[in-house]
Amino acid sequence: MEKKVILSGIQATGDLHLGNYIGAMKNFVKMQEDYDCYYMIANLHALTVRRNPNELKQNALKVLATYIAVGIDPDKSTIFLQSQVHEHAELGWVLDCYTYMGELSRMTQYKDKSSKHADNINAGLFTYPSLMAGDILLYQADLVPTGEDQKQHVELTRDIAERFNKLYGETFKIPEPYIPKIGARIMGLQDPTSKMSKSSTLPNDTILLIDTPEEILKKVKKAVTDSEGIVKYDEKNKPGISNLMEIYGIINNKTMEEIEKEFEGEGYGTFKVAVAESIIKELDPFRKKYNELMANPKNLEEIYNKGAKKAQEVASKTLKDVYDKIGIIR
Ligand code: AQP
Repeated sequence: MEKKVILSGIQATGDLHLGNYIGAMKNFVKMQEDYDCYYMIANLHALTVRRNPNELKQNALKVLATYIAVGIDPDKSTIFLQSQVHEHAELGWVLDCYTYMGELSRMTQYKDKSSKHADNINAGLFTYPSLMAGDILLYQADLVPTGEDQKQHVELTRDIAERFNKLYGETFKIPEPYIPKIGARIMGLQDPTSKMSKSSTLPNDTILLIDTPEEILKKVKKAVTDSEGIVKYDEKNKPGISNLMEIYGIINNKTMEEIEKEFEGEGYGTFKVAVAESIIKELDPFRKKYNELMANPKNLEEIYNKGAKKAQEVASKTLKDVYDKIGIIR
């Protein structure tokens, strides 16, 4: 039986954080055993915000090294740079023409990012979801593992694919979002009402995967909680503690009830140290492997070139079918 296909990606916009790991990459690793996986480094998507060119290049390598260091095996999964497979930009443009302004203007990410970057509300920020639809549909993906924040974009991808199939006949597989039940939205440690994010400006808000054990302990100890002093899951009234419980639960495979029992009668101090130690232990093998990979850019180059070749074999077939159907001469 043919394996189901997975496509997902992470933007090349900086050092990755615990939210990216728990919400997305932990599933990427698990799924590579049973699925045909395509994991993209979304460097074209990163252009919606002004970037330093050298940093953008370096960030693409960082995401690649992170993928491998968290456990994605380039011999099992196809890891590639979005920019090396030109079919993404081409299908993205085609799908722009099958996506409505009204749909795009309802996207939460567009609203958030345009308020954060009010001086640069460019058209790419607005049409980002059509390019993302192209990314997914090129590979005829069955599932798209992401955090909660990307669910809306996957739903729009489904709408665009259904619209296209209706007009031209069966062309695209309709993908499903695959979102973890716990950990789909890890919140900032300083502002537990906003998602943990690469671009947070609050100090100690985001745990980076490359943080040292000392930095992790310091950030978790400083995490905003509440004055009740009881380790209890209550997302609405205790967002800080609930967020730390989710992190602890995912890493240690424990339910919220089990965690409440484990820390009954203990203060937040003890709990926070346990959370920090779990994160440190989980990320310990990552740091060493990541540093080794980053020290050998030639090896990374070989991996992404090989991945792009494999990805393009699949992507070019889909684009050919699309062009034939809509009347574009190749
Ligand atoms: N806080 C989060 N909790 C759970 N999952 C998360 N993801 C991102 N933040 C969290 C998931 O990680 C994957 C890659 O995200 P991305 O880099 O493509 O985009 P992003 O959501 O724009 O990441 P950031 O950190 O928020 O970057 P900035 O600050 O640049 O906007 C996705 O699957 C996402 O769901």
